[in-house]
Amino acid sequence: MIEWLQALGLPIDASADGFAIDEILGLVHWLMLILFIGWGAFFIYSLIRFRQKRNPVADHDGVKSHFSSVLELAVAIIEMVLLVGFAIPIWASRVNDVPESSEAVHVRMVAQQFAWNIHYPGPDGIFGASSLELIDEEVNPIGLDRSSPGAADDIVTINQLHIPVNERIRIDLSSKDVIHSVNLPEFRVKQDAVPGMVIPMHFEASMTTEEFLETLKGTARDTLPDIEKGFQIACAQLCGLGHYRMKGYLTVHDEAGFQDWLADQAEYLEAEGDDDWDDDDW
Ligand SMILES: [Cu+2]
Repeated sequence: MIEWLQALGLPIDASADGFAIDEILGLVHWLMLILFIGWGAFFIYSLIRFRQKRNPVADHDGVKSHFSSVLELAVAIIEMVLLVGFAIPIWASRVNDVPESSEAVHVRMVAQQFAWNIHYPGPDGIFGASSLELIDEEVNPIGLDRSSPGAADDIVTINQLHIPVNERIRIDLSSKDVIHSVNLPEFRVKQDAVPGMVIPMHFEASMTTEEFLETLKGTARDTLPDIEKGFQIACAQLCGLGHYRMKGYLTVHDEAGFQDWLADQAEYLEAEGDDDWDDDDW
């Protein structure tokens, strides 16, 4: 059922739970096809049955059969079953069941016009505090307070999200200015970043960036701009003039690769201090 959706242009599913979303997409498409054929046939029947030649004078009594009401009721019931039986349970299990910090790789993502700031708690697993007063667009876009508990080893990147494969990932999403929306199409994840709110989202990658690029070889998607950089993070909410360039990259490593990347970042932090943000090594 899912292959034909991909043939219609749905991106590869590189996540552990994306198949549930794809199943819903498939069901909705089949239902819409049935509705299209059903109502289309009814429309053509009506054009013939009520043509002017056969009905020169308007009939003020109208239709007496209740067939169309029954049909509409049936469609409404099918839609309710889809919503209550499928969409809401998937929402409840997939979206609301947010993993704790201890069960997931926990990252904070702060959207702004026009970039994604990504904040890792570092080896101690504690996010340092951040404050509005400390925000400096050049060197400290999230206003991280390096003197607060747990902050010294925190890693902050711009437009670069790195995660391990086959592990739950939890992202706490917020925004500094307007409403943005983080879109990870290959993971079937999309979430608005709303100023004043911290919204948790979670997923699990089932494919590394390397495997993803391997799968794309020879397909039409392989020719997309910047595709060699791997999974892209797109802003899915028109957020201002620079919306089009609010693009980030998501790199999925194997476990060892992820640990190496963390070690590199820690080393970089040690060597450069936090005056030089790691936004130029990509
Ligand atoms: Cu945006």
